[in-house]
Amino acid sequence: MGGVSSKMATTLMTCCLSDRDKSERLTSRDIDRRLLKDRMTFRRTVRILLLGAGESGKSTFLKQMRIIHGVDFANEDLQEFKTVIYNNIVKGMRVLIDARDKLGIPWGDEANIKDANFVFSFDGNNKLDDHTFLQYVEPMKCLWKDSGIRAAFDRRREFQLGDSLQFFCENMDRIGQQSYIPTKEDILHARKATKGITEKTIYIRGVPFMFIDVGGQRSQRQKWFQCFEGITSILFLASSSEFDQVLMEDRKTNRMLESCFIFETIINNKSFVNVSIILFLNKMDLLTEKVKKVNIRDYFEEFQGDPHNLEDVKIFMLKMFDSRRRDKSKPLFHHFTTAIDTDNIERVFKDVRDTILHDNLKSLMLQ
Ligand SMILES: Nc1nc2c(ncn2[C@@H]2O[C@H](COP(=O)(O)OP(=O)(O)O)[C@@H](O)[C@H]2O)c(=O)[nH]1
Ligand SMILES: [Mg+2]
Repeated sequence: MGGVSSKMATTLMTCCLSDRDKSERLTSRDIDRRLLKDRMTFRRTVRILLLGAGESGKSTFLKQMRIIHGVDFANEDLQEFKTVIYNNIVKGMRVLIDARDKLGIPWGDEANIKDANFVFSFDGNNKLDDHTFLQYVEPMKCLWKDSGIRAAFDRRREFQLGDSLQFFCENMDRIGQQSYIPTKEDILHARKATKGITEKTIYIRGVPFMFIDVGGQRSQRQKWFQCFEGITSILFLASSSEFDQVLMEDRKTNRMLESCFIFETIINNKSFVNVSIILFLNKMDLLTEKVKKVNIRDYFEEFQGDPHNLEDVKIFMLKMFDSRRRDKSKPLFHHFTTAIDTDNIERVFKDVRDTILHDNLKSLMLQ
């Protein structure tokens, strides 16, 4: 009996071992299959690099990609955006209070000085939670109505103020509610400077699109080189409304010239001969308003045409960027965009996507 049972045990063991072998073989086949799938996904992935100076709209474009392709913001994202928006408003108002003073603009109503002192005393290092922010709401509403603050706001090109303060102040009744939750439009206006590199993959009709967002300010640009490998396309954003503004980094270089200079280094870089580069002349909404009042010839004396005609100004800007290209054998793809406008970006992106997929398919077939 014992002999039989030991034989059985041996058979069982062999059986077990070979089962394990089989399962190990299966696992390794699974791994191979997985690797192949990953390699295919990697090859299929469309990598889009967003480049441009600080505040040109790169991160806003990426937010639009999430909104348009249904990648919702999680609850903690909403909480973070809320804090960013609170900060944008209080810090923006502080800048205006300071500017009114330095520019020597008289108060519309001196009764607002008390509110101004209160808002100005906000310590930027403190966290703005709901409770703290609500204390500033009424004072800021009064300040935004003051003609002295508004006169300083009208001279904002002379100092550094974010583009979204007006939108937030005009929506202060809603944002100042206890139960406030940021809307998509609020999120698109929220400004937080990007540090380092952020990647986000979004599946669009089954194709993985990886968007790579980088910081645009001078100190951040040495990091751009890390992202140059394996790029399918570069979207270069330039803020068209900044022709009368100077850089935050040195407070003297014209922002438009800086943007052109960066474009020149990217477009003529040998690493990108096979990369489609698409220029977005962004912030068309702000440019449309600006050309009504500001004469571009005061900043670019070579401008010819009607300075208050939007089309003339758009053509001039496009030529300014186009003239920086050394290789003119290919046309320059470009779009005039408003990154905070979802419909506009949806339309523009469809076009961009088709161009990129067409080019990508061609290069995949050549591999
Ligand atoms: N009005 C307006 N504001 C814009 C537009 N694009 C971006 N912004 C705002 O400009 C600021 C800077 O945008 P952001 O995407 O952070 O720039 P980035 O530094 O290039 O990532 C944010 O407050 C945006 O809401 C636009 O087309 N129109
Ligand atoms: Mg950014």
